[in-house]
Amino acid sequence: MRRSTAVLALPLTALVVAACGGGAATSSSKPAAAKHYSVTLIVGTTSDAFYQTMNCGAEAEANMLGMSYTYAGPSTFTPSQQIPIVNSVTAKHPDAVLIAPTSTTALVAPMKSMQQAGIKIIEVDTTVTNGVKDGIALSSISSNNLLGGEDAAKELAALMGDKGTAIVINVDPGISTTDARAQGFDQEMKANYPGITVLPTQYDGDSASKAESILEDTYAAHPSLTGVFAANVLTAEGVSAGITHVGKPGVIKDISFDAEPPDKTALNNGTIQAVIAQEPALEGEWGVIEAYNALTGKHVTPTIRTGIVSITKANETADAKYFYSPNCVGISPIPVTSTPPTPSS
Ligand code: T6T
Repeated sequence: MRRSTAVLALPLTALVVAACGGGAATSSSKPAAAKHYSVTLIVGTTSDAFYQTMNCGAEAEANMLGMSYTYAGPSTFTPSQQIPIVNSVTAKHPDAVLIAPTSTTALVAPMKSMQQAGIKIIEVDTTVTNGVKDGIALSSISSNNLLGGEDAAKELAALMGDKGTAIVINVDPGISTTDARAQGFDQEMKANYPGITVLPTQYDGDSASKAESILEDTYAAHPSLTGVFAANVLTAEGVSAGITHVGKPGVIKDISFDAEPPDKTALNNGTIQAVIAQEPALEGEWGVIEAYNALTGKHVTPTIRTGIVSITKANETADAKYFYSPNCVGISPIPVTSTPPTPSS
């Protein structure tokens, strides 16, 4: 099932800004060089295929727009590791920053300092609380994570025959995206599936090995467990390994968020029944476009919602293009004149 908001690339050729030259003539009759903007992407972690794919999209778009591009991020999805990187980037003062904050609260102060230093901020994937509303960020670009959680609940309930015991295994509380996924899942389960008992959410700190242990311990304590929602890339890796370890592929139904390349194998061997793919490359591309719009005095779209696609073994081939591409294969920039997918579209 595809919940897509197509990017309408207008027929105009993409606006390509010369890296140098062009622009109005100056008194010396030497044409002024077009301003050469710089943009940095700070991801939540450099260790997973989602952000690696986002980097591919952002870099491709920046190159097309003639912007200097740099990429940064912590090796683990933690504010304690990300905040020093944010402060270091602020000191380098790029013209714009795309950032996926690892906490809705802990990154507020460092991002406020960055904004007050005059750096244009675009939130990609995650947000801080009221980031755009409070003027810290100019735009927020992400999937509709609440909808993604609802979709996961519907698909898992169908696989479970609307009965049994399920659990959400998540990253940490206080992450805007994964919190929204769990909220959507819980709301949908409570509203429409009274025959399914949802155990309290457990958290793995974005560790696949911890997610595997949680799955195994939960199954040992609840042999009636027949459904799991794994809320992100590394959680999904661990849950899949745990289901294999307890010998219950296809018995414990597994819906996982994100679609990294190894998930193709997991779908085929039945340790995962469906993955909900986001469009990280597109998020990176739109982040650069909105940064460019802010730097060149054009309209900035405050909220952009890229699509989500549910992939099963049955449609895996048809939807192969939605698996993430951390090596950037198949990723190319979108025209800067494309129409952004907004929540109403
Ligand atoms: O699921 C993605 C991302 O959307 C989320 O904000 C954090 O986890 C991931 O990066 C996957 O690891």
